[in-house]
Amino acid sequence: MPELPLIARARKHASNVASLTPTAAHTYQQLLDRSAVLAGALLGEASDLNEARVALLVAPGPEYVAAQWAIWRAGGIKVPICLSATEPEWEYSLTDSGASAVLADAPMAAKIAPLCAKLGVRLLNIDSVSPAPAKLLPEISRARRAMILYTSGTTSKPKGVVTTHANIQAQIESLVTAWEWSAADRIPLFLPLHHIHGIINVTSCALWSGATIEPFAKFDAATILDRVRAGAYTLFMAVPTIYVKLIQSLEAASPADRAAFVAGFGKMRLMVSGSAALPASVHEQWTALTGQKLLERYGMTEIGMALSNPFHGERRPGAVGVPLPGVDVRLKAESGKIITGEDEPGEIQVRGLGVFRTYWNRPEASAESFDDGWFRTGDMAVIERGYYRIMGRLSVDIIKSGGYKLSALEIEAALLEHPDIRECAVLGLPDDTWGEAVTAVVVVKSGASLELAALRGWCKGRLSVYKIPQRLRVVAELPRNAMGKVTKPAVRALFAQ
Ligand code: MCA
Ligand code: AMP
Repeated sequence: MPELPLIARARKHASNVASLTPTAAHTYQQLLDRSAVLAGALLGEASDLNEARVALLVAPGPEYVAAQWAIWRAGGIKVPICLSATEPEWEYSLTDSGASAVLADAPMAAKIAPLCAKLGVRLLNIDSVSPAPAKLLPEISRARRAMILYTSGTTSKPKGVVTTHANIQAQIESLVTAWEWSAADRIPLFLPLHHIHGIINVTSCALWSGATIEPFAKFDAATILDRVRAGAYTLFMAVPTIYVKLIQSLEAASPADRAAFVAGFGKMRLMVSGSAALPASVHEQWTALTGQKLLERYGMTEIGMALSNPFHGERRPGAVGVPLPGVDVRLKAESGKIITGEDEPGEIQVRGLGVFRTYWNRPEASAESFDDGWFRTGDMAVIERGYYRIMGRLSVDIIKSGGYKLSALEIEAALLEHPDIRECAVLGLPDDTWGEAVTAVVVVKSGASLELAALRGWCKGRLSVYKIPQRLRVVAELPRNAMGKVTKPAVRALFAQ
């Protein structure tokens, strides 16, 4: 059996620069060599990890790529976890996935060591792995499971989305074809590497194509704009919140600086927005400022990317275009009818080689999420003049903030542990910068009071920063229906007054 295609492709681009940082350029060959060493260290005496789950906790950079390849080349399933998550969140991902090892860089290894000790999980600090003679690595079939990504939804705890090597390859090939990736591309990477926007759309598509990635620890407008001004990039991919932040920076810049930034953006062959709705006003403002027409696309952890405005052709503000190569999309009305015409709303359902098959250890949730072989996204859309337009989500319990998908139920469960909170409802309210702002409506226990700053302080260490409520409203009672159930639309209506 030949090597995994993504490794074989990396060999073809051996002398290209895969990763460029201010201090070092790493070629594909160097990353392949390093991944072989790390794979050997992971394997130890074993000849194949046989789908053991290996959590990955490495900052964006060449070592992340080498470690990711190492897990795959050793036959493991990669479970990337959030660098800034809290310890309870890490513990959940490790125990739910049944991880047998954590692969971490030195700073993260120091942070997660106590948890690994508590759970009896092996911790491998990649910074302490020195070059060693290459071991014989196992042959890996594309049908093997490759990755588990945790995604929030309508359950309190995140579910693990399992994809095979074949699923990942299909997701990559679709985008490489549609957006015409090539070895000449250079792209900044500032998105987190525990979600597919950063993992597939940026990193994996670049590595498949022999292109160059410039990794950053996180998004910082000033740092990125400096590189844009230097004409460093041909491609740019970001969530709407980042475009909003860039617009603020461009507007605040001196005329000379702004002209230099705009010239840098003008040199790029493509700029993409996704992960959350890009307001038409932001799309238009970006074009007015830079002359670039953003390409908006739509995707989901379970399916990869599904819909995209065209690379060649009209990029319409407020719309997400048409199905990507290799992806089948249909709209299903509430009545059960498959919609074939325009202007009729329905749920987006997706089929294709890129679509995951199952949630980790959740047969019921997995079965419920498919309808006759089609994945039910829970997003509503309509076709208008040939393009899909997203109308919203079926569930009020899903929040999208800064591009992160959050479960209102998970946040509610955390808030209910607060000693002064008797009841609560969490929802996302429209926000110009974040898309939606996490908002908590709470009923406090008798005699107690609660301020936003105090609540936010209490949440630190329990919830990741982007899950912590940005707004708080204390009410005497939550609105309920005749059955005594809290109704989120009525809670939302409190804010319309
Ligand atoms: C952070 N802050 C927030 C939020 N996040 N405030 C309100 N809402 C939020 N969501 C606050 C912090 O509390 C902090 O406040 C201050 O902002 C700075 O925090 P920091 O973390 O440094 O924020 P940032 O660096 O400005 O982060 C913004 C960001 C980041 C760059 C947009 O959220 C990000 O990288 N988002 C991308 C997520 C992503 O990749 N999603 C794709 C999922 P204070 O200063 O008071 O402490 S994949 C997906 O969705 C599908 C598949 C798809 O289609 O792509
Ligand atoms: P995630 O589970 O983090 O992969 O988030 C997927 C969800 O992000 C989708 O189900 C949509 O609700 C939302 N999403 C992604 N892209 C877009 C977009 N261009 N417009 C509106 N919503 C989007």
